[in-house]
Amino acid sequence: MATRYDVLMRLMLVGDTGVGKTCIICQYAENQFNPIHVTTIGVDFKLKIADIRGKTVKMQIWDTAGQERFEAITKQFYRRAMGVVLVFDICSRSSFESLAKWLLYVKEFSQPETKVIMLGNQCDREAQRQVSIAVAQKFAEENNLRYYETSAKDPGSLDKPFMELCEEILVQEDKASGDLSGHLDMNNSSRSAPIDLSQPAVQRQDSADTQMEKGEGELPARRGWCCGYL
Ligand SMILES: Nc1nc2c(ncn2[C@@H]2O[C@H](COP(=O)(O)OP(=O)(O)O)[C@@H](O)[C@H]2O)c(=O)[nH]1
Ligand SMILES: [Mg+2]
Repeated sequence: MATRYDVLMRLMLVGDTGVGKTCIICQYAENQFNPIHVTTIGVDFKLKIADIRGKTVKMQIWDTAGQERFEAITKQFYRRAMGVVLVFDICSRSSFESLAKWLLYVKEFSQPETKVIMLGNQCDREAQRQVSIAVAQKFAEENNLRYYETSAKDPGSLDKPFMELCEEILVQEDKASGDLSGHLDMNNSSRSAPIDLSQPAVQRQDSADTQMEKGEGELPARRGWCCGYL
């Protein structure tokens, strides 16, 4: 039976390859951990439903490839994301150093109101840690980001960051709801601009579009909500 929802949120995970983006999404959305690293091709997504601030929120969580050869594809998704999750591996100094680059992409390609958080993943591997909490937190503070340490093996570590990110987006949308000139008018927003799907490596985004357009599976309980899929 179709699951009704009030709000659809497009969230996007970015970060170097191998930091655990795919595992985080699989664990959060499907309670599964895959110990084998399979390179993500282009962009994939999973869905997760949660009750937040009295609303049924459907998260469409985009999983991006961290490799440079896919950057032209992933860059197309930033402007439609309402929240971006920057991920590094606490056991990889270089993945932490790459965050500056990923943040630059967010600033360059996403909407100014897009909310961003930062995850230090693989915190179950404390013995191999290369980035201290203090160093990570300093970077987060300097860039006005909330910082969380997570393990894709531990579902309990993933709820808080996703819930707080969605809450932040909802609070912003609630504030904007009195201002019709805000990005509530998603039909006129560049977030609703079509993505160039001519790139063959984009996986399943078009099937997501088709699924949503057909209304298969899950339907918005209240049409016209600003976060709805377009
Ligand atoms: N121990 C541990 N391994 C992880 C964690 N997250 C991911 N991995 C492993 O790291 C590798 C890369 O994970 P993956 O999600 O494919 O990385 P992605 O390239 O960022 O999507 C895989 O072998 C995972 O099993 C974690 O939190 N803890
Ligand atoms: Mg991946």
